[in-house]
Amino acid sequence: AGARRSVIVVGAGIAGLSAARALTDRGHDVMVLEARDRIGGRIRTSDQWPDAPVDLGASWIHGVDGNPIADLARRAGARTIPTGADDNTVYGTDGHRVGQDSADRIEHWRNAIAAALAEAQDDAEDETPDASLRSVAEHAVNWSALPEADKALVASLLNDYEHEYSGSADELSSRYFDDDAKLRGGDVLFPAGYGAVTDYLTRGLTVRTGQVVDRVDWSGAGVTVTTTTGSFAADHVVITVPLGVLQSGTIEFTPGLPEDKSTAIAKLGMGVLDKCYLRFPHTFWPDTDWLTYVPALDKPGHWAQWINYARVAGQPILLGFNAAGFGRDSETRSDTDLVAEAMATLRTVYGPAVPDPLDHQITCWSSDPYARGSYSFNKLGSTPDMRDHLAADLADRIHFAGEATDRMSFGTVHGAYNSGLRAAAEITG
Ligand code: 6YU
Repeated sequence: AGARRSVIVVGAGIAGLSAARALTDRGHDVMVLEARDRIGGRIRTSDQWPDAPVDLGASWIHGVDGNPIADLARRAGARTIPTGADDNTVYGTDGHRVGQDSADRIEHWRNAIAAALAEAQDDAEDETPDASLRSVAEHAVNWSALPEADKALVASLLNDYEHEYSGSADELSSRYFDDDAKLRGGDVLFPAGYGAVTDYLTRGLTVRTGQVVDRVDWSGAGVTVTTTTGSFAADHVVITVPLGVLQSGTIEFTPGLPEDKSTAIAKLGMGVLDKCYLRFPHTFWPDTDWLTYVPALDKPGHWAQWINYARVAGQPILLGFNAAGFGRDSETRSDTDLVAEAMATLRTVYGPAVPDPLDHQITCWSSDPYARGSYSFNKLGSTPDMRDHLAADLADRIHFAGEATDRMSFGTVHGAYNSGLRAAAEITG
């Protein structure tokens, strides 16, 4: 500790920027290499609609109490507004608002599934094998005995889980379902975009964009990082590329990664959550935060969750989500096709007179070569220890950060941010 080190940080997402910020502020010689032509990674504010800067990646600060991102947002002067998951209007498959009776049954099943998941977590102590969210949930609600209409309501509950955790109900581990630590204080959104936070963090850092890293050589004394345009040597490297990029094997490590790290990379899950913003000539939906549609049983996940973005942007915009299997599938289809399908759902609910959207923005996080998914989840067959294996440094020279390395707050901006600070501390001692 104390000596000035040279450090290469791979990736200018929030994890890379937080590591680079901490190391630069402590006087180390830091260079960030970023594949894309922009900073921010999975935080990305679009400038397509100048009067409505919408977020294509992360939206919320999840829990403002004690959240370092809330502190950064304040320092960056970024405006935030509170949102709640409870302010939700739910529509049945027929397009009508669900009645109190259905709402009560949904609540009953939600509680039954939550209790079954809590029980599955306790099983970690014994020898019972882990099971998927779907099998535990279906058992908890006595699925096979349910009438079709009730099955659709339960499927839409599972769909909520898929949206939150981005993995499919068949792949989400029930035992390690909720190992993430939830912060209190409520969630907030950024009306002018999350990008203010990454812009603020980047001030004064050395970032080289357009540098796709394809090789990390740690066979000598230091580390040599090779990109498509050149080679860079340093005492340390901090790798912050997403889990999906590590899984794709596009970065070669010489010597290769140890077995526990390779296993962690292979077994942890990288999920999908895509967004679809539709901009209309005027609003035609009620003024609640969320609008939920219960899809037909044979169309699970289809256009089920919408945010009333007019509340955030002050413009007539809806934000729909596609997660897990449906998200991955939608990335193979054309925008025209997806918008038409979304509109069919919206017209089922709000009537045939609903106008076509003026414009749309649709994300493809899973096919993006520098993301290869939205965020990580605890997949059946993985254990939380694997996140520690993913995070562990190699020979005090190669350090790993990024949301997937944070055992408690994976899948979040603050988890990624904290992982960058952890990697910086490994270097400064
Ligand atoms: C959060 C949220 N959120 C939505 C969506 C996504 C994510 N998250 P990065 O990838 O940022 O950086 C790595 C860099 O490396 C990157 O710049 C690359 O370009 C670069 N790179 C890659 N390969 C390279 C190479 N070879 N060479 C060089 N560079 C290379 N988190 O806190 N709040 O709202 C959301 C959301 C669509 C995609 C999110 C959210 C996750 C975060 O975005 C993510 O963890 C961090 O940004 C990762 O940072 P990083 O630095 O680790 O990686 C009714 C009702 C019910 C309620 N339902 C709720 C449903 C909604 C649930 N959740 C929504 C979550 C959202 C919207």
